[in-house]
Amino acid sequence: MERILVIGANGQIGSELVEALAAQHGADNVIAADISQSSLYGAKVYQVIDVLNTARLAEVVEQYHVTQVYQLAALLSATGEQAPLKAWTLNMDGLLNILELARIRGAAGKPLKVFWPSSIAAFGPNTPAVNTPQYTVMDPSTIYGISKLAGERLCEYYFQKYGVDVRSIRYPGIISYKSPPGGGTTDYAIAIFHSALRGERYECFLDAETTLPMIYMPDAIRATISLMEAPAGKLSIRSSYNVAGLSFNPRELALAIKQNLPDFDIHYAPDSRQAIAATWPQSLDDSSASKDWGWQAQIGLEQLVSDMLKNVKISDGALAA
Ligand code: AKB
Repeated sequence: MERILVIGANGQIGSELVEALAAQHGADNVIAADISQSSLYGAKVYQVIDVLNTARLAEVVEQYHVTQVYQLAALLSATGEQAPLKAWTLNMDGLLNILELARIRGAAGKPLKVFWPSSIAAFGPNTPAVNTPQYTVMDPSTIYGISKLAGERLCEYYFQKYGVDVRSIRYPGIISYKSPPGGGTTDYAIAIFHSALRGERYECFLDAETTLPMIYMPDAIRATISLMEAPAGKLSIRSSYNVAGLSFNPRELALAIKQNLPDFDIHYAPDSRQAIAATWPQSLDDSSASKDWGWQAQIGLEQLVSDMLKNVKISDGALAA
């Protein structure tokens, strides 16, 4: 029986992952954890954890006999640029603390399987932008991207040197409606739905032709759980897998929304996030993920748009442009 700890459970991915894992393993076997005092999404088991507190981490893992950890606590690309040292400390030490705990527990005969998210932000301006290969130039220019690239190398290192069973995905921008995104460059693709449903004109912080890799949350959750369930012997990559969903730019997304809401209007006012997006891939080659663990995206733009328009709650006012 698996006992699964999700750190960052109140965040965009964590909130949905806890629900999916609870449906699969039973709510009692999924321990949601975050830095705030309570679960924002009604997790049955909840613990307050600051991932930088190693003693607390070890205590909860021991208390619940945890066998898998998803370490999702991080500062994203846009907020990371506002506080680079904080982003570096949280993103790197958070991962290192989990890897060290997995190493120590593994040596004591209590293995801990680890999931850690990397990102398309690990690529940079000299990376081939179209159909970006799994192995290529990686020269990230944000603190977030630098932490993701360094984190990928740490994952590989802990696997090679200590046999830690760590698995990772380079997430594209994730689009979802359950919880607000947390300060990324791809957030426009969520905020746009909130404006559209409020009947407001959307002021987009990226320019119209900025194509980025994106993925709808149900595909992202399926990818994550499939990778964690794949037999270890099938995995040829212990840094992080490219995983593609779909690719589009703001103009194409606005057009797809307009097909459902003909009065929707968009205006472009690129800000500092445009410079970040310009260094990221437009599309990804995810053939290694397909070959190793059968990854195949299922959700395209039309389905994503109609599902978002059905499910986004506009009353919360949680999203700014
Ligand atoms: C961000 O925009 O920072 C994130 C990401 C692509 O990792 N959504």
